[in-house]
Amino acid sequence: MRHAYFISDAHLGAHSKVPSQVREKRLTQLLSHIYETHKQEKAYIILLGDIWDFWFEWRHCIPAGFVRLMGTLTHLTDSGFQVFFVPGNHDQWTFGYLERELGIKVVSDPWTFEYNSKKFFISHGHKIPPVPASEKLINTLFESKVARKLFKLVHPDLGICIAKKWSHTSRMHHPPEPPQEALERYEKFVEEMQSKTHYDFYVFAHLHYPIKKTIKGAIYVNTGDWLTHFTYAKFDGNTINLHKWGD
Ligand SMILES: [Mn+2]
Repeated sequence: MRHAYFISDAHLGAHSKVPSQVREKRLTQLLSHIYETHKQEKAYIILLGDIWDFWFEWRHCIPAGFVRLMGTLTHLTDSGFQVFFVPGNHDQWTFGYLERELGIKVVSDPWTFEYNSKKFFISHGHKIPPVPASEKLINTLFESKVARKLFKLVHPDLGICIAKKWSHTSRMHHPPEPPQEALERYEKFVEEMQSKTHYDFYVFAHLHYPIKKTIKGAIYVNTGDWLTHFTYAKFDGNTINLHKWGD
């Protein structure tokens, strides 16, 4: 039985109190720790979205930087670890590069599976219903095939510049504490799901706020972030717990 680690919202490339490269180094420390701890039996690593503040794959070009993270992830997959990526609202534009070059398996959101007789419901979170109208519009635009094709025609320097402006603006609108509306929406979603069916674990991200709660017989975990909290969730075969890196 392999352990599973859930990590999200590093927003690498974004300006923050802790500089991006420092956050990236901390994240690679955690990944190296996972490698050392599990090099015999291996482990699953689930990247739960918004690892990059902006990620977009042009045909012959990807955003510059992040070499430590990408090297470490490749080392893990080359060594037999399985790394999964649930795209976030900031880094959903992967069109094969992460799979081809890094050996990462990209999965769709929500992602459900059964492992060790436990049922998992995994989602980055930005699509947890009912999505507010303004966010729904932007989600539709970001997922549009036409918009993606058009964006591929934009020179990467200009494209990344536009994306950074959007990302910065969207962050300005988000207070350090997640909005009550979203906190409640996620919990209500778990409650409603549990009254229809049963999952043992719900693992979400996106709120940048670590949460662990028992709701109607399920454990709901939010992975927090790698901007200020430096938290991750770990499934040890039996249950899921939140951990803070560096403690
Ligand atoms: Mn997000």
